Amino acid sequence: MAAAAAASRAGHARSCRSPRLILRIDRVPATAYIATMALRDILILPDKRLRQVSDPVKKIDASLRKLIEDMFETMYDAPGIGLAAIQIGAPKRVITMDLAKKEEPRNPQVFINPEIVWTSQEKATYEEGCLSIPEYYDDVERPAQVKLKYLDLEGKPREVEANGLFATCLQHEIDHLNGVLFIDHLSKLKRDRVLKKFTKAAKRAAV
Ligand code: K1U
Ligand code: ZN
Repeated sequence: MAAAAAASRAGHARSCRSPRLILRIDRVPATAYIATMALRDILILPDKRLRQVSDPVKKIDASLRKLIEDMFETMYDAPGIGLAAIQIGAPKRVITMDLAKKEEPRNPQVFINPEIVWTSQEKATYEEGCLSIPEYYDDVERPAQVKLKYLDLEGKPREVEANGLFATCLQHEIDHLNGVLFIDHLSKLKRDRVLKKFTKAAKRAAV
């Protein structure tokens, strides 16, 4: 099934709601964030930073929480269903995600230092998109189910089993943490075509 189109059909596309709703993800008063939250620029192909391998998070502190707030704000604004920190230029192993449909309440999820510990033999194909490769969508085959270890916002180790769009989105975002883009899963012909188009656009924008 085509994920981006299907996600959109299933109502994942959200209208802009107050960003305040997404801010209460830990015990720091919401007002502390409202003063400082920021919409950040999303890196676009062929920005070389997208090829960087991100560093593990060592400490969950105020600056990491601020980064995560900025990621949510940027992800909801785009709009997207996932975001890796490197997409806003921060090479840290952090992912934000919200797969709630538009009629559902928001469901912000954060994965710190995520590690896939098991993948199914069964494969699933979804039509993926990427906020760093705007308006390009293509089918990608990946394991249909994955098991993931990660840290939550309190630094507590957690495990989750994912399938469907959740599994696809987790794998897409973890690829970002390793400098891998979904176009790397396509044929060389398709990948080169996309790269050429975005390289040309970047050159045009630079003059
Ligand atoms: O990592 C990213 O660039 C975010 C990307 C996540 C993703 C989408 C589809 C399959 C795998 C991973 C996006 O969010 S692209 C935008 C998108 O898919 C979407 C946006 C609004 C509503 C529904 C879907
Ligand atoms: Zn992406």
